[in-house]
Amino acid sequence: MSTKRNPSTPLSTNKQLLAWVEQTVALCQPDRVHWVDGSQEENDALCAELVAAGTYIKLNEKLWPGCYYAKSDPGDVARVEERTFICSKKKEDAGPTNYWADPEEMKTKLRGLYKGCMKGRTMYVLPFSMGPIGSPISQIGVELTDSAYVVTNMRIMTRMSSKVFELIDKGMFFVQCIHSVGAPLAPGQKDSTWPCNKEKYITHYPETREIWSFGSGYGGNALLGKKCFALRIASNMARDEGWLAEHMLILGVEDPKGNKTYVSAAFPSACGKTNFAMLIPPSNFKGWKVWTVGDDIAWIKPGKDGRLYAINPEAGFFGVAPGTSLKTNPNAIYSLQKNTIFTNVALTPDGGVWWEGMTDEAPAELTDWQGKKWTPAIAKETGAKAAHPNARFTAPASQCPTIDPAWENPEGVPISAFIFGGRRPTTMPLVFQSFNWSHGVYLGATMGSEMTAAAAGTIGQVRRDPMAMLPFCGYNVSDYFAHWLSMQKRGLKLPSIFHVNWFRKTADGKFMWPGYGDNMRVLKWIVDRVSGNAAAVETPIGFVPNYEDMEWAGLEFTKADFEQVMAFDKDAWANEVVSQEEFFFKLRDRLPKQLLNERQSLVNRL
Ligand code: SAT
Ligand code: MN
Repeated sequence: MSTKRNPSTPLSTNKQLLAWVEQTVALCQPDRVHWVDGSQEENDALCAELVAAGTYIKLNEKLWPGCYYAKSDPGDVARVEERTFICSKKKEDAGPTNYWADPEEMKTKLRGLYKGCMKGRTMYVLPFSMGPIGSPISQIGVELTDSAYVVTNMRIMTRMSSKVFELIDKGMFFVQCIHSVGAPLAPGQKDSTWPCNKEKYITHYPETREIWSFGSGYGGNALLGKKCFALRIASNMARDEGWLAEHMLILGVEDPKGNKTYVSAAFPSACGKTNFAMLIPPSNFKGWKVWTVGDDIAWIKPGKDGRLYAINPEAGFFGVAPGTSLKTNPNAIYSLQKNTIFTNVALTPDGGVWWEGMTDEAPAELTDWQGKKWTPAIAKETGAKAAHPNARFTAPASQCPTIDPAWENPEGVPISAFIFGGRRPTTMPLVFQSFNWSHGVYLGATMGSEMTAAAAGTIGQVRRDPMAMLPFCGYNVSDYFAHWLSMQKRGLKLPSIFHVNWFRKTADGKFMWPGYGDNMRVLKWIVDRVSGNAAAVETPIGFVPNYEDMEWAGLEFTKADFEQVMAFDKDAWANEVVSQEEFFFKLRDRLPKQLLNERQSLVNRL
């Protein structure tokens, strides 16, 4: 390679960028500044430093080439929604579902916390693109962070490259992101392997498109390109510019004739989005194939032909490890076998990793995510989990065997259907189709789901999670619904909208639907509906398939089983509309009338 560059030498000449870096240095007082170029050489050096500091353990190179392992502070294991703020000038613009703070007050508070917060550390100036560099749908940002863990993760999750500095030098707008773990070091003080602060703030400034984060090193709190930028800030950009920034996977279904239909689906965090995005059809589906474009976020823009085109703004998967196995998601397993960072899983004695559900039988002995000895006997006695339920893998999307050949197409892929779904043990049938766009927006707006471990909160409770955007919509969610509704006024060829539920349970708590690869049966009906090749029956809640309209080859699922998973329970729906009304009441100030009308029409049909 070339001669070693001095990392403190700026890689940009943009005055605004240089001034902002200088100001942040003056405030946070890091010992050093490192301009990140995104090269392999740089990454290797950062990983070696992280290993020396004890943050990373290098996994067995033969078994897990290029892989690293980190365990976090036990108090820093997931997004912290009650510490996440939308700091719009007006409170009403953040809306009733977001935590709001006045931007000037929040910045004053954070300046206090940021003062000297990077002492003893390096501040990285990290350039990244969300979406292929140069795509008309992509956006760029710079994250100033004092965490090398963040730099190495962002290198997988985004296009982190000095080419982004070139775009900034040409005058392209970039989102300013500041991140600190909030753990300054006194001279000679030994660093913790996962520095963080008890006090956490994840703050967004929609009007100025800035993100300031303090105190956490984990996931969406710290990898600011993901939820903070690609959803909370981007949803503001999308509203202003007439496109959609959504918490959706994108996949392509190829039929035996080679026709490809792309769909985009919204499920809350940790509801199987990654599995669905990488689905392998059952063996009886000869010639059918599912291609992966993205597993978490979609940026969707109207194309010249009036259809909606989507890109995946990310370059990697930040997937939940527990439950991921060769049985449940072989494509995820193949994606994470090399060049992957594992956080909060368990370590095997031979320098590998393990998590609950990876294999049927647990290894005889492990080091758990908190560094303690773990054996199946200990687990039986104490209930201790080897991996944290929100343990994650950070893996390059390019390593996914089903990655779509068009996944980096700067124009995006055309979307034919939107799918909404959550974890609903009752009420919601396996699948139904909306009557039209505004009914579909209503289905998305009233989506509900049981809480999972992806966020701090009460696990198991059903909460309304409109379009799976509850913690991610960066402005008033009622205005967001209005924005979705407004798409139909612009003469666009809009996708059909469906609702699915893989998680319905019997009275004795068993899942009614096998899920995983068999979700292909639902996907096929959806794709066939879109192309006009499948029948449906009209019901009060929407169009549903007959038993005969779905492909059952290779699965023992009787008509009675189907009727059970599709059953319409009048009392449950009565509760559903009442609970929707409660939710709508919270949003009453700006809620579009059209959604109230949709609810009223549903009540009338019921
Ligand atoms: O930590 S993240 O917000 O990136 C993961 C998730 O909740 O989906
Ligand atoms: Mn997500």
